[in-house]
Amino acid sequence: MSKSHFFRRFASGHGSKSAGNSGEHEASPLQKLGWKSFFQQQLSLDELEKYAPLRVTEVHRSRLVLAGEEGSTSLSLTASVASNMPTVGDWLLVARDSGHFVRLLNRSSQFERMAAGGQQVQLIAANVDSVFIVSSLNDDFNLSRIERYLALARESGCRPHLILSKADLCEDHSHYLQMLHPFGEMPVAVVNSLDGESVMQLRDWCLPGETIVLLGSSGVGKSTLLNTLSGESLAETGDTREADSKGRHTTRKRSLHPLSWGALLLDSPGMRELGLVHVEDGLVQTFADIEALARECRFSDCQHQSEPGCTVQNAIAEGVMDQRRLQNWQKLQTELCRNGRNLAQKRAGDRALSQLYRSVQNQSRRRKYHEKD
Ligand SMILES: Nc1nc2c(ncn2[C@@H]2O[C@H](COP(=O)(O)OP(=O)(O)OP(=O)(O)O)[C@@H](O)[C@H]2O)c(=O)[nH]1
Ligand SMILES: [Mg+2]
Ligand SMILES: [Zn+2]
Repeated sequence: MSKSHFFRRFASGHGSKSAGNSGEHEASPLQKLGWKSFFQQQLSLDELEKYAPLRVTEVHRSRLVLAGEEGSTSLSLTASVASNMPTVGDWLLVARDSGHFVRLLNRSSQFERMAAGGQQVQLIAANVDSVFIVSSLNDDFNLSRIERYLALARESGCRPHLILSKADLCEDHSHYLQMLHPFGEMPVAVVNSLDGESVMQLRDWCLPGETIVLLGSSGVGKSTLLNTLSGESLAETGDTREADSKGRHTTRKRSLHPLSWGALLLDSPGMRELGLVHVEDGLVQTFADIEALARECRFSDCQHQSEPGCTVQNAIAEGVMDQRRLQNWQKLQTELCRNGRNLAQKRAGDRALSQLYRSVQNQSRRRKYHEKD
């Protein structure tokens, strides 16, 4: 993003239609980037004068793209910057005079997943307020995947919203909407992401200063939604395969886009695999109905299979609970345990390796000392 483009985008916010906030003060450029008192409180007055807060909008192999009051800039990913593991959405401080990195600010929320290979945690985004889980009304629609995204969103304390896209290509929306009853009060919108009028219904969920992450499989229309909501061609979009409606992984990198009225949309590549890690609370919240039933089972260690007095199985038999939902709950629990265990083993292995390394170094130092004698 060039500096002039950044300013043009902000300038276009002045006098543009607001998302129902008329009468409120115009947000400052920093507030339009998501700056809140939570971050401001982490700086002394002296630091506020000396350092500029900048938000990470893209992470590349050797540099970060940042946005701040003065526009857009980039920062080399030196060892000291990289050791903080900055991710898209992070706020960091840079000295106003030298441009040197000072520190990364504490995050209000963070999203992470188990990286492919199951040995490492990968940060997806930081300082997110709200999540748009995008699913198209076709073969991509998958309740178990929505539950997986929900666990992630709920763990980080973000507000989840479900966006059902490609409504223009679907003859019967109600068939899909009926399947959403386990999600209770979650806000749901049915949209044609190519149509500006249709996506206007999402403006009320894109509050000024709030950061929204778009999650969903490849081809569901995350980048299309970003383009239509912003009214600009900010992201490349791609075809989907006719046979199975799957996308072609058009978006390759996560990127944060400030919209003219002050909300920020974080576009992300459709992930093949969203391995869950550290989302125990999010899972409990996502499956609160089963958790409540399970507490009433006759045996406290009930596996909810064929045990007598199993209230979960009774609910399935009565048609008020879905067998699929039970299976997904159990699958995600197993996945969380396995990933947690793998990480703990890897950490223990790393610790043992560094202990071994230190003891070899000490022995060699002692040997050299005695040789001098
Ligand atoms: N008819 C219709 N087409 C849509 C809609 N939303 C997206 N598309 C089309 O679906 C295709 C994929 O859209 P993208 O926005 O690239 O999908 P994406 O989710 O960003 O995909 P990745 O970047 O690969 O993760 C494009 O051809 C879009 O024009 C919609 O609501 N209706
Ligand atoms: Mg995309
Ligand atoms: Zn049971």
